[in-house]
Amino acid sequence: MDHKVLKLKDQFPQNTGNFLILNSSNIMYFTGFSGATALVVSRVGENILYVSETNFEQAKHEVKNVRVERVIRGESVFKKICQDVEISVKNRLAIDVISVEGWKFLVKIVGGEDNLVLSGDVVRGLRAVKTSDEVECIREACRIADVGISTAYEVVEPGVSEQEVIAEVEYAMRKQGSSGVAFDTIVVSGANCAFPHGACKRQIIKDGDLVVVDLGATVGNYRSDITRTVVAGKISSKQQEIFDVVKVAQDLAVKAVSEGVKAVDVDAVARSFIGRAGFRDYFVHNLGHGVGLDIHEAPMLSPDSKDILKEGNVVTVEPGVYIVGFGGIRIEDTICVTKHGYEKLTNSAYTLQTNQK
Ligand SMILES: [Mn+2]
Repeated sequence: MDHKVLKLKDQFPQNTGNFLILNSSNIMYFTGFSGATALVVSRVGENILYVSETNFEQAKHEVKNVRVERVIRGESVFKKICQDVEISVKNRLAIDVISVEGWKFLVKIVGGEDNLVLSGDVVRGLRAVKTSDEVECIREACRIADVGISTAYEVVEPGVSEQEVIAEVEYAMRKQGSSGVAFDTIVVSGANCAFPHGACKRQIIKDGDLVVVDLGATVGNYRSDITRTVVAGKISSKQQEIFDVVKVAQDLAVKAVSEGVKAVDVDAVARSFIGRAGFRDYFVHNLGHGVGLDIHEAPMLSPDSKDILKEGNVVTVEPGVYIVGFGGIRIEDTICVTKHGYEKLTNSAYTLQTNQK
């Protein structure tokens, strides 16, 4: 945890003495440990990890270079922290993210809002730029996701249920070493795939159905994210036409990615191409998002993003066109931002055609 904690210490806001980390992915980021309640990173003193009785011994065993404190059932972690570290206006407590109830309680026990500062953006920014070790985990998760997609190309055919496709792709990814899905695998077919986050209805895939397959693997707690859309059986000319639009939009947007580029501009590349093709109102979500310990994290590739891409960002590029009554087509890859461009981490084929024909 040393390297990442040092980076955080470099970015402490003014007049802060300690940084309280409450978000579980953020705690995982700094410690590699998932079962803690809170982490306090100190500007000058000792770092303290607060852990419930259940996970206390495991934390002591697994997490190095940090003092591990036991939080007993019924005990307030906030009260404990306030006893352990000095909090004042000159020595404010920075916080990554906190519930409204937690905030109100903390304000009371530290004696006022002036002693606290919300600093979630600092951790958000650190996590957005991946180290080479983090990229290696995501690269492996992407390799496994490609196996998931190739499995989908094998098993999607008329008569098979969405649920069966999910079972096969998840089984294939597990066998490749995925420690779990990056998110609930999406396999939606027919008219239902007009809804970008359509839930699997255990529906039987029919001849001529569009099938959207959106999946990811997890390796070392890092995730991948890929979408391909196929047709079970015969492909219609409208399906092919829209697929080609989405494919070009995705390709243009991926090629626009590089260090220093505004995320909003990458979104605009795909959005304006889809608009010119006549589908402006049918691309109903952001172009993409960062991927890491969480499936959605910084930076955001959206029409209102303030993010500027940096070397080491790992992002998805996933334009789609969704038409109620027709269905949806989305193409998504996970890519890494480099100094002079990008590296694609997912490498599945782009085709509407399954291997069944
Ligand atoms: Mn995604």
